[in-house]
Amino acid sequence: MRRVVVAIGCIFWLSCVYIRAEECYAEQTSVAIACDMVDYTKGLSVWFDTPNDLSGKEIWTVSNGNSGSNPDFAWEQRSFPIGNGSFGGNILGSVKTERITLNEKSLWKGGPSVSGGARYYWDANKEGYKVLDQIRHSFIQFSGINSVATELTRNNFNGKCGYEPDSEESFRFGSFTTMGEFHIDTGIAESEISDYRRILSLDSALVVVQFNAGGDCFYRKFFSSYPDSIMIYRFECTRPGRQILTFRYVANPQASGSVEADGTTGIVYNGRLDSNGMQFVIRVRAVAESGTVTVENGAIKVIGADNVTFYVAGDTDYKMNYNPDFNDDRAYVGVDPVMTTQNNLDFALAKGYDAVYNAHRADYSALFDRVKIDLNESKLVSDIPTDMRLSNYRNGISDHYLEELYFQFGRYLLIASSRAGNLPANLQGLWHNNVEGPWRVDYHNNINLQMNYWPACPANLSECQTPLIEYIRTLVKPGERTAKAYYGPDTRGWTTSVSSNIFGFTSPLSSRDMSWNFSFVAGPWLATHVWEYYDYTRDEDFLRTTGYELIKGSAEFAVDHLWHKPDGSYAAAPSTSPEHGPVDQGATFAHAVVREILLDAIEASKILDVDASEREEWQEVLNKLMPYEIGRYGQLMEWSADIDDPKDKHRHVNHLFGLHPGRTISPITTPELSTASRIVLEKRGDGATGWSMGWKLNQWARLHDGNHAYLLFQNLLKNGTADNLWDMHPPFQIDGNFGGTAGIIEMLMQSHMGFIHLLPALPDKWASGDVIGLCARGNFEVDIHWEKGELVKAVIRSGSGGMCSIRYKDSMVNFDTKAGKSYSLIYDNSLFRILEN
Ligand code: FUC
Repeated sequence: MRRVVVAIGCIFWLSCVYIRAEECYAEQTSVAIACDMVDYTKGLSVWFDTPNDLSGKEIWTVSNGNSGSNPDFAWEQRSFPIGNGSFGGNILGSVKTERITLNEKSLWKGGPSVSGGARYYWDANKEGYKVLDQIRHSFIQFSGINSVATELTRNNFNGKCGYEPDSEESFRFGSFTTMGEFHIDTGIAESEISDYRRILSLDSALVVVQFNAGGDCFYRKFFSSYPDSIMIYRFECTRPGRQILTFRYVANPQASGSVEADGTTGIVYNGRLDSNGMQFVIRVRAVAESGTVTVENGAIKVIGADNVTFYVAGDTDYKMNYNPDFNDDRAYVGVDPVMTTQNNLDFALAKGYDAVYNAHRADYSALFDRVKIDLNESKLVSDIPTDMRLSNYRNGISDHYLEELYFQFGRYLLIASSRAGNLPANLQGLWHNNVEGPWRVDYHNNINLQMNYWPACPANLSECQTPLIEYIRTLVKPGERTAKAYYGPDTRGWTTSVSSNIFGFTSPLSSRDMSWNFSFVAGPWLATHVWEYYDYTRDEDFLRTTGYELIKGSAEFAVDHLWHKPDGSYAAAPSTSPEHGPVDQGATFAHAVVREILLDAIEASKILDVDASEREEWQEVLNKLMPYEIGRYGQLMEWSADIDDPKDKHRHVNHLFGLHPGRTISPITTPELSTASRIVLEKRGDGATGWSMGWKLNQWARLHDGNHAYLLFQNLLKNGTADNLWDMHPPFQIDGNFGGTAGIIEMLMQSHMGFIHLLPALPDKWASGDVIGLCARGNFEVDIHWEKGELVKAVIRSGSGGMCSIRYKDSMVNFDTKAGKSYSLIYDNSLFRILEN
C-alpha cells in the first residue's frame, strides 16, 4: 500500500520540479504519508528535537573581543561540530536554509606575511635580561615582594607585540578566523515539518538532521573524513526527485576572492585574507542521483534529485615550519591549496560516497571504540533530547547516561580536532564562527592548551597528541631567542609565553599586566607533555629522535631562568601565579613546573643513558629549589610570602600544579602538602568557569576524594556546559570538555606515582560499573569492573612488558609482564589473584 502511494506522490512531485521549491512543497504536503524514520539517536548521541533558525547567520562579521558571550547563540550552544583534525564545520540544522559554518585550522591572520614583514613580526622580544640583576637585588634589598621589582618587571618583561587587533597598525599576533559559511536553501518551510531531530552520533562521527515533510523522510548527513581529507554533506529523501537545493558559499568578509563555477556541477572559491595574504581555497562538487545540477551566479542548483552528495575540500597555503628564517616573510607559506583541494576532491569523487563513508567510519572507530564506560549499568537510552537531559540534571535528576555521554564527547572532540599531520586543538578546538574571537582563539599556554591534551593518552588516543608535539617543535627556534632575550645571551634552551600562534610566536605580549603576561614556565609546562607521551607509549625511538631534545632544551631553560641565590638555593625570581597576585621572588607554580620538567629530564636521560653531567646538575637544582610552604591557615602557599587570601575565589589553581597535573604532591607520598592543597581547594570553592571546574575535578580526584570530585563534575555539567555539551567558560572554550573527560579517568584510575591506582576516587554514586581500555603510564591498557563500591576485577594488557605495580586502597601488588600479554586481577577480601590470560 505504502509503495503505491509513494509512486503516485513521486509522479506528482516530478511534475512540479520547475515550480519554486516552496510552492511545490506546499502542494505536496497534501499527500501525507507516514514515514518510518531511521532512529539515529540510538547508541551514544547528543541530539535536539527543535531546529535552529537563521537568526545568527553571518553574525561572525562582528568582532567580539574577549567578551564573555558569543553573539551567535545557536552556533555556540545548539550546533554540532564535525572535523577531521584540520577541516571542520558546525551544522546548524535549520530547515528552510541549512547553515554550516566552516573552519580550517591553519586559517589565521597575522604572522610574518603581514605588512611590515618578517623583520617587524619577529621584533617582538624586549631585552629584559638587562634589568634582571636589579630586580633580583631588589628582592634582597626590600626582603621580598617590592615595587621596584614590580615596575622593572612590568616595563621590561613584557614584549613589543599587542594582543588586541587594534593595538598595532599591522596586527602581527593574528587570530584564528572563520573560513566562511555555506547556506543551502531547501525550499522546505519549518512550519510544515514534523519529527525533527538533529543528532550527533558519537558512535559513527556523523551528524544527521532528519524530519518528516509531507510524509517523506528527509535526512541530511554530515561528516569530515580524515583518511580522505574531505567533508561530505549528503541530502537524502525517501521519495525520489524531492531535492530542490541551492548551495551558496558566503566568504570570510576580511578576505578577497570570488566564487566561480568549477566545472558544471561545482563551485570554487580562491581567496586571500586581507591581514596577511594567506591563500585559501574551498571547492564544492555536487553529485546528484537523477535530477539536474547547474551552476548559476556562483551557486549550485539541484533540481528534482533523489539524493545529493556535496563533496567539500578546503585548504590554505600554510606550512608548518620548525626552522623559520627570521628574514623570510613567507616562512610559513608552502602549500598550493588550489592543487590540494583539487586532488582531494578528485580522489573522493572517484571513490564515491559509500567508500568515503566506510573509510571514515573505520578510521574513527579504530580510535573511538577503544574505550567503553558503563556507570551503574546505565542503559544506553537516548529517549529524550540532550538539552532536556541536561535541564533535568541541573534540577538534580541523576543521569549516568549523560555522564557517560559527556565523557565520550570529549574523546569525540579530540579525535575531531587533533589528528596527526596538523596543528593541535586551539582554544575552541577547531571551531569558530567569527572573524576573530576571544583570546584570538589562540594557543593559550597557562592552562588551556595543556588541558586540551590531558585526556589524550589516558583515554587511549595517544595518536591525537602528536599534533601537540609537532607544534612544540615549531616553538623551539623562536623560543630560544625569547629565552636569551629575557634571561641573557648565555641562557640555554627554549621557552614560550602565555599566548602562541601558528607562526612560532613565543614572546610575551605588550601588556604591562604581569599577572597574566609573565608566563615563562609555559614552555617547560608544554614540554612535560612530551615526556607524558613517552611515558604512556614507552616509544623509545620517539624519545631518542624527537622527544628528548625538546625535554632537555626545556629543562636547560628552566635551570637557567632561575635565580641562583647567594645562599645557594634556586628561585624563580621574578615570577607570577596566573592570573592574579604580585610579581614575586618565587611563585609556587613556577617552582612546581620546574620540578616536574627536571624530573622528566632526569628520567629521560637515564633511559637513553645520555647526559650524565646534565643529570647531576638537574638533580642539584631540584635539591636546592625553594620548597613548598604551608601558610597561616594551613594552605599550600601560592607565593613566597604568606599573603594568600582565604576569601580568594580565583579560577586559576596553578600553585597546586604539583598535585595535578604534576606528581610532586600526593596523599600517599606527601600527606601534609596534600592536606594543604585540600585547604586551598576548599577555600577556592566548587564553582568557577568551565575549565576551572574541570581542573578542580582532576585535583579532587588526585586527593582521592571521589565524592568531592563528583561534585565538581556535576557542577561542570550543570553550570559550565551548553546544551550541545560544549564547555562554557563562557564563552565556548573546549578545554573544559577535555579537562572533564580527563577528570573522569582520574577518578577511576591514576598512574602518575609509579603504580596503577585502581578506583582511587570512586564516588558513592558510581557504585557499580565497568570501564574498558583506559591507558596507564608504562604502556598498559586497563579494564576495571567494580560492584557496590568495591573492585571486583581488573584486566591489564601489557604493551611493552616489564614490571606492573597495582594499588587498590592500601593493597599493592607487583608482577612482571610480557609485552602483548594480558593479565586478570581478581580482588577478593583485600587479596589479589593474578592470572595470565
Ligand atoms: C586563561 C584564563 C582565562 C581564559 C583564557 C583563554 O588566561 O585565565 O579564563 O580561559 O585563558
